[in-house]
Amino acid sequence: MTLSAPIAYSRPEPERGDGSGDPAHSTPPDAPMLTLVDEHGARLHDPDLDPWVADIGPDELADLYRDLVVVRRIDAEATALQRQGELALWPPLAGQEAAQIGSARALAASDFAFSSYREHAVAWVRGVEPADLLAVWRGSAPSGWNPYEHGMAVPQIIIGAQTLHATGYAMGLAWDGADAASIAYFGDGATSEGDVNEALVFAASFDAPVVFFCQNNQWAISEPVGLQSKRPLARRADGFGMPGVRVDGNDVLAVLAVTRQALDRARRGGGPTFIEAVTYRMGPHTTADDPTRYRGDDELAAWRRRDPLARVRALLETSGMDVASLDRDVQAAADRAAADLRHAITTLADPAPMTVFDHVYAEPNSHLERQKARYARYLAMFEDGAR
Ligand SMILES: Cc1ncc(C[n+]2csc(CCOP(=O)(O)OP(=O)(O)O)c2C)c(N)n1
Repeated sequence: MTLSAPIAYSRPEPERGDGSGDPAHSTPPDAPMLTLVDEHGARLHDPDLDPWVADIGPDELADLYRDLVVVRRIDAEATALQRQGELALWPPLAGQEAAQIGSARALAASDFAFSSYREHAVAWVRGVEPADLLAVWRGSAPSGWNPYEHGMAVPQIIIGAQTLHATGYAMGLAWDGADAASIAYFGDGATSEGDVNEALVFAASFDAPVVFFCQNNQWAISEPVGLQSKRPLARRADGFGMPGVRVDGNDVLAVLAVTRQALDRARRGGGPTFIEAVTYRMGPHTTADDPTRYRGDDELAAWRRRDPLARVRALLETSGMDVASLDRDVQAAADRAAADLRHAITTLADPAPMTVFDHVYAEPNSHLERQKARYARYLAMFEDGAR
């Protein structure tokens, strides 16, 4: 066989969802985005969604606002700790607070969350200590917390794998006849993974009580969503045989409503739902990333105008709440959480090196024992201060 001209591969230009910040790109007209609070803080009404948040008055909204502000502060503190050499790495969540707080607040204690590495606000709502979250990123702990204490698995780094875990767990719930559901958090990039597609097929086939919560933050590291999805992600759900919901992920109220609705459907045997929460990652992918290399300032500025915190604050103002006093309270709570976190992390004892072998397998095995012995001999070389 002879080869003639080399094949020219070219990267297609993204058509939409290219993260440009232009709503026309990320929200095509054929895919309405459910919204209850617009970017100016105006309360929009939706007869289908309103009943799901009928219990949310000004006090409850203020409570949601408190969570949004506190988790943003914790995230900023974690970024600062990484920059100061106290953490090896940190994946910031800034911009995605409403998607995470709104969806996690919809969960019952008996539900179970399976997340990726960016769901710090979900962990916060599930009662995980922020220091337990950060200890892993410092290298001080092999894992974060006891999943059964919080109804939340520890973060998954393998993109999309947690969707399979959530589906399997949900199938188990159904077989047990439990009145509970699971939720899988993943990003827009994860939707291109085989694992996610397999999870969607299984969940639909078995009517598993699972909610697929995709945070479309417009970027998979440096890859814009439009490059791997020519159509809105929520529309994929139809092909799998489940409802697909596209919600404004920067609107905490709308996210709460759609997630409550989807969880209720799941718990009542109605099967899975795919939610696409349209949001934006304001910071870098991780502290090892430099987003200025692949996206422009205008894009970030456009999304800053849709800040999830600002719109709740604006709505609270129009509801007659004394927002200045609320802000003082909330800022004090946020500063306290950040100071506690800094103290806990910077005083964390280093783990004994040999504990790295603990919890790898439930039972000892010869291969691990050999590695352990070798490592013990290596460490012994340093005992008398030798190098
Ligand atoms: C199976 C697998 N492939 C590749 C990676 C490397 N990787 C880490 S994060 C990431 C992008 C994920 O993007 P997305 O799913 O949109 O989530 P986001 O980080 O934006 O929250 C990739 C490819 C990985 N961790 N796992």
